[in-house]
Amino acid sequence: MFLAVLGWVSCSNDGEVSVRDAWIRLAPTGSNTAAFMKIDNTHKAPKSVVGFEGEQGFVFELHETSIENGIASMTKLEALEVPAYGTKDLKPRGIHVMLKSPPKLKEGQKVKMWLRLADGKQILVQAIVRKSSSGWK
Ligand SMILES: [Cu+2]
Repeated sequence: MFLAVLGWVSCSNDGEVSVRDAWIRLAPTGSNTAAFMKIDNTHKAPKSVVGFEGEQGFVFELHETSIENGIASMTKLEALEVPAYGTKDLKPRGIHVMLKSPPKLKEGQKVKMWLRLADGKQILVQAIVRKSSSGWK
């Protein structure tokens, strides 16, 4: 009973899906960039992420980078499945959340993103803006 109440007041996860290590690659103003994170699912069934929403000026899209013959290209994903009792790792050169012409970003800034699940639940994610230590595509 007590645990159920704690789960209900929590806002950074829905008791089953949670996000950690969220960050956004610092990029010059006006250019697209991407967000990366680890999404954990402690539920016995897979969970489907259908998108992200943000504050004014922020547009997010789920993308997957694939490399063919040394050329990187991106495909838009309609949904992203997080396996049962598993983790989906969004990382450079893989699946990422694209930021389409975001407002000016600065190092250390926290950007609010709301992860939306197929069942309608939303999870608040705070992504920190930082320089990428390696190239990402
Ligand atoms: Cu992309």
